[in-house]
Amino acid sequence: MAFYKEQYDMSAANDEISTTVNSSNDILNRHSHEDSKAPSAASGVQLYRFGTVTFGLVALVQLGLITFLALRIQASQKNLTEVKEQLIRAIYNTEANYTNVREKKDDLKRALNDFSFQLNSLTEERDKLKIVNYEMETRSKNLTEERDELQGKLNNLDTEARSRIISLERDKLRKRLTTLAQSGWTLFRGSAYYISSTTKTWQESRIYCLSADADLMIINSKEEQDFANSFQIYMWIGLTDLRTEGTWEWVDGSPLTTSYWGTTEPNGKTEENCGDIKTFTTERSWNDENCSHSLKWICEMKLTQ
Ligand code: MAN
Ligand code: CA
Repeated sequence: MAFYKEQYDMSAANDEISTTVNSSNDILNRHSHEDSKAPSAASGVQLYRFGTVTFGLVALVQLGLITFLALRIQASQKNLTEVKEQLIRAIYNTEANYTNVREKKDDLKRALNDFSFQLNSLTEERDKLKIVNYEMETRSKNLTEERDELQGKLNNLDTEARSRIISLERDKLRKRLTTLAQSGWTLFRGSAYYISSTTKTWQESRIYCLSADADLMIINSKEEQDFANSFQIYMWIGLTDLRTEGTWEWVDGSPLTTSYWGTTEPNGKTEENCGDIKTFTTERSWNDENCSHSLKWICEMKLTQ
């Protein structure tokens, strides 16, 4: 725009010049026309002077115009240079912007590529996980079924085991009742007692009691001691130091707390390791005896816990 304006300004200036020159020529023409009527010598000098002055004026005007035009051209050139520089800067900026945009485009392309790659990987991973998930679900379902089946079997086993235990307990109770129904068994304070009519060693006597779901008698109280003495029979009871010499204990493994040893008993040391009731006329009726000795015995079956 500035450039066109400049051109316009310059053509206007040229018009101005040509107008000025034309008017000067007109004046010259007019004068030469007028002079042709004056006397020849004087008017020749005058004409010469006038011509010189006119020429000088015209020259001055032209010089002014040339200067003016030169200045305008200079200004235009300066303007043009500025415009050129602006254009160069604009081009440079555009190029820089273009480079920038291209770099950004490349960056975006790379990012897009990376993203596509990642998307592919993730898709693959997702598909694999879907398969794994499906397998896991199937396995879980199978395991649940298996567990339920086993639980069912276990429940059945539980029921079977329980019923077997109940049967065993019933059989045991029946056997006990059969035993107790036999002659020779006496009830006393929660237990049933049996006194043999024959004699055996301490071990054999014990085996007899065990086979009747009983054991050799254990004496835990003065009442029981008095009860045992009341039979007035020389007989084995469930007392022994076979496990540890000198440490007397009952056949159920409980230690001896209250004892009713006869005077000077126990005196058999390693020779007499089994206990019996011997001096039953006195409260302190116990004696240690050789276990191989053959004696009657007394069994006790506990009927309460
Ligand atoms: C026998 C055995 C012994 C007991 C004495 C008591 O020898 O019964 O165990 O100590 O008699 O005099
Ligand atoms: Ca003794």
